Amino acid sequence: MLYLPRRREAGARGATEAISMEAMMGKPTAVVTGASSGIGAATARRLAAEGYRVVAAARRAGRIEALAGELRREGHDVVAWPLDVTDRAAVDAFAAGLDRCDVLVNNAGGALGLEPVAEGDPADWRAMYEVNVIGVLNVTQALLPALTGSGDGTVVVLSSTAGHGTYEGGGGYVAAKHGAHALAGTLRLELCGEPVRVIEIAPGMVRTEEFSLTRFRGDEEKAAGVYEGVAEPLTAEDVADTVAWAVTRPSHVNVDLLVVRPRAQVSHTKVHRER
Ligand code: 8X3
Repeated sequence: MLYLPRRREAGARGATEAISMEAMMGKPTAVVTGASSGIGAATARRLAAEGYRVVAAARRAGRIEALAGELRREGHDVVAWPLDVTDRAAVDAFAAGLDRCDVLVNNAGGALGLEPVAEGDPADWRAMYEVNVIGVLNVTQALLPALTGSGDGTVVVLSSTAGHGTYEGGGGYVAAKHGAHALAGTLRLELCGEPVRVIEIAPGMVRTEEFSLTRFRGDEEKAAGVYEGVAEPLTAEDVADTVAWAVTRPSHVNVDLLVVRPRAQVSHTKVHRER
């Protein structure tokens, strides 16, 4: 390790940082959690195309290894790292193994069930809080030293429009995503003066292969019903596009919050469906 001045003034907390030679010389590195499918996989692809070295993290090793292999064959610099964001020891080991982190995209998350509050299963609510809030906390805490040490770090929290309003049946997911929104806003306040920006991206209706299927525990008919008649729900690529746009703004520009929905969805409860 070399002890070098930070690349730019980073506020009052200390003038020097330990920065590895690899970190000074290597490519900007983006970590994407939940990169095995949907928005995470699309974001990993898109950030690789933008020139980042991408660390694709997710529980399902086979899927991220396939994604990394495919992107490496296209000439991109992508590493697969099997990771459960709710396992703090695994997250700490992951952080210790990284030589550099410039961008962290906290994408891992999801919904379980659409029961009214009166019938919701507390186990589902806990599981949603674990992945959507504690998972973000775990990875962000573990990578914050590297993000700060980069001199220009970016934390992205993929929340949801469910973090900005309520809807019937949303219960535990709405509560968890409000938690993710609160975490992002609090962290932004706490990092004022540090060289790390915090971006929250809140997508509305996005049709991915798994989000709705997971929510309805594999019931394909119910899962498809969510998008029925909606001409063009957002795609994972649409959301990855907003992530790429936000993280590639000049580092003094902080996109605090970006809400993105399909044109057909103007609110949680008002969606245009063609019959
Ligand atoms: C997904 C959006 O409407 O299913 O985060 O809550 S919604």
